[in-house]
Amino acid sequence: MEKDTDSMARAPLRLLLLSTPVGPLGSGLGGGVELTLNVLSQELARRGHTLRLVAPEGSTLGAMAIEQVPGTWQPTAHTQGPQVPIVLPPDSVLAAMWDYGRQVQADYDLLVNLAYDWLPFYLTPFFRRPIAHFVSMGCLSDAMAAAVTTVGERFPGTLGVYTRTQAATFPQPDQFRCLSSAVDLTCYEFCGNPGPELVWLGRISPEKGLEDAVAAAAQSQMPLKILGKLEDQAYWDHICQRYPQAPIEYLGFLPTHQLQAVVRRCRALLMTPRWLEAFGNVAIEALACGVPVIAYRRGGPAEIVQQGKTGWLVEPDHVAGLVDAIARLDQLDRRACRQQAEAEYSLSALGNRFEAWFRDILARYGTDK
Ligand code: HBI
Repeated sequence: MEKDTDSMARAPLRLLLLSTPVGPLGSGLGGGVELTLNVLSQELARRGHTLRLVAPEGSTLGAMAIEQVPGTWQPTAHTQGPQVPIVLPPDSVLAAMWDYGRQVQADYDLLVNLAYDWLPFYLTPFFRRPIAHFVSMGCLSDAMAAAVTTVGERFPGTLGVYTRTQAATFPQPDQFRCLSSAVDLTCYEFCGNPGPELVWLGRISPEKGLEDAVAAAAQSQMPLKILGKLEDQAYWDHICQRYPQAPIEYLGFLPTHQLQAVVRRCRALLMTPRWLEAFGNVAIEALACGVPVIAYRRGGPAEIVQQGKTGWLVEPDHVAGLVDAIARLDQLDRRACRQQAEAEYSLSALGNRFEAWFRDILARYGTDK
């Protein structure tokens, strides 16, 4: 349990959380940030803090009170070259969200930014209330590198990320506080006696490297279940043509309850990212079910898997490494996987990390900056 702090420090906080502008919450367009907002707002509300969410109109997030802001969605921060200039569409929902934040800031102790966009970072010094910036991806452009680093210099302690690897992609990695992630463990049921199958979870898109998992399943003759949104049909067709004999079965995109019912009965999760996953929520979903993780030693999963205990980390982009790890699954302890999820990735562990971060920011910048 969290160490006890003095009664003053435990006063409930009044928090304004400003979401990603790339689409309404609940649309899936916000990717990992939607998951983080969902678990974080649940846990902070459960702890008695006052929360208000600001998000593009059409947003839903459980029973949360949401200020629905109209306007044109922000184009997604693409991985096109680092020189990509800042764009703000006319009638920008991002600009409108932050104008709302400016108007109501006096009613809150702290603003929390979850947009991976230039504007909130640029506006930070113009606000009277402190802003906690949760950065949800690695560094994608020079403009974001500059905007984020400037905030890190002028307001030390106000930058948060999921993982160290993610922070390392920015010019000043030490400016960031690592907050990791979490899942609602009550939604995941432990299974101690799995079937023979392996499982792969994720968007079916080239950066997720599904073809390596299929190749490993074919070489080790282990059946592989595949779940997730089929985003790139040509990519999927190419894999099926290249590995016609592979023992694979595609089960579609399933909601959490049905997803965990499949995952929990599998022997291991394969994670084969080609790109630097900022975190890799599917890894903690598997651990929550007692399912060990075999992952390329790259990005967030490399900070989650406990080598030889809750999974195996292998040389990135080497199918042979996956096959070798599959052969050593019996050395792993499924109970230890669930225990790691309970120790590090529960809602209360996440709540402790974020609440400590917020209180440190308020101790340093107060509510009247
Ligand atoms: N792009 N411009 C922009 N802003 C965001 O907040 C954003 C994004 N692309 C993806 C994204 N957020 C989230 O899906 C990831 O941060 C998880």
